[in-house]
Amino acid sequence: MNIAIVCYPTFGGSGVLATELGKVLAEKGHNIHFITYQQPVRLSGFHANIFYHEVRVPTYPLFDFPPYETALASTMVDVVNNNNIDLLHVHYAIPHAAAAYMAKQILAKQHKRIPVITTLHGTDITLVGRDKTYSPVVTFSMEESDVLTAVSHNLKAETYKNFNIDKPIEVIHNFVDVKRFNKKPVDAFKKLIAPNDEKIIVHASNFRKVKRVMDVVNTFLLINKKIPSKLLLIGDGPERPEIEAYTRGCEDCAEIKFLGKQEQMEDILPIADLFLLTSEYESFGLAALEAMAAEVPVISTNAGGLPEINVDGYCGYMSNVGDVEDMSNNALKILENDETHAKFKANALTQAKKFDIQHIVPLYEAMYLRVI
Ligand code: GMT
Repeated sequence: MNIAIVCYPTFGGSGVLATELGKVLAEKGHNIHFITYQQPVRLSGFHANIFYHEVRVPTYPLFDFPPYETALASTMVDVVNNNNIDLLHVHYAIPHAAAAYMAKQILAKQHKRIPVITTLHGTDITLVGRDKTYSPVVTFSMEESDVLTAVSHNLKAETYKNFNIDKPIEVIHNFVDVKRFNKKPVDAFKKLIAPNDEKIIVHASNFRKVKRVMDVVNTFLLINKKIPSKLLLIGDGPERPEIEAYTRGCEDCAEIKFLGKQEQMEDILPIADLFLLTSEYESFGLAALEAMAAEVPVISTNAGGLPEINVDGYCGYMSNVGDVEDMSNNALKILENDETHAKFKANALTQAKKFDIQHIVPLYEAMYLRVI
């Protein structure tokens, strides 16, 4: 098939998932055309049947807000017309689903039928999309998509709760390439981070309010009181400056390191002993699944779709949002006993395998064939 994928090119989970999906589909022999405003971060290296089409938004003195959606719809039309595209798969509803609707209408006038699949990822529904500034357009473009998918049952329920739509929503869980993340930890790297065998705790996110990164810091400080440990904070975003300033001014925070944005998560995660995800909401929690694939137990909240991937008392624990005491106690239950830790690590891998790329990608392929 010739598939056009529209996504955000940044470190957010929706862009990561869309890029990984495109890469594996290309490996399976499909031609994949990414349409976005920058090369997606996870799209490095040369792939014979992957093509990248940059959306250019010309500026003009009149434009206080350059019309990205118009440029995106026009690029979609161009890519479809010149590459024999069979379908458009857009990730994250805003503004991709609306631009796809526009492209579809333009192509219909040219007697071309192009099916549109919209995958909902989370904040496009739970935070941004339901705002009344966007909601009518999001509702309409969801209804007009040929197929609507959500990355978790929770997100499907949230969509019906927040939008007045009748359209069926198919749940296709996010996936991980277990092979890629399940690497042996590099001892020299581990020694560099934890020279005295301290436990390594990792958090990775886009440092937005919804992630409650301060809870990560506070959970870690409680853990570190009991067992020597290091905290690696990976990623960047609006909350980082405040949190970094706090840790600089706090005596107990010497073991906290900010690594910034990292592309090669598969090289870092294997040295971790525990992953912390303290979000107020996660439609799925792809970062936690990648950690599990690297055999890292997950201490998370029980918000949103997290209970669909984390299993309490098996490969991690879940607590109520904000309950840092409970999260640190749970972390200690795993870390204080080597046998328990080993068991949780093995279980994390077993759990991640349920979401392996091999099981999930065929669901998308089957859906593509159906819609074509
Ligand atoms: O987590 C974010 O804020 C980024 C966001 C995105 O759209 O890029 O992530 C959402 O999509 C991911 C991939 O489907 C999910 O794993 C995340 O849970 C979801 N984030 C939220 O729901 C807050």
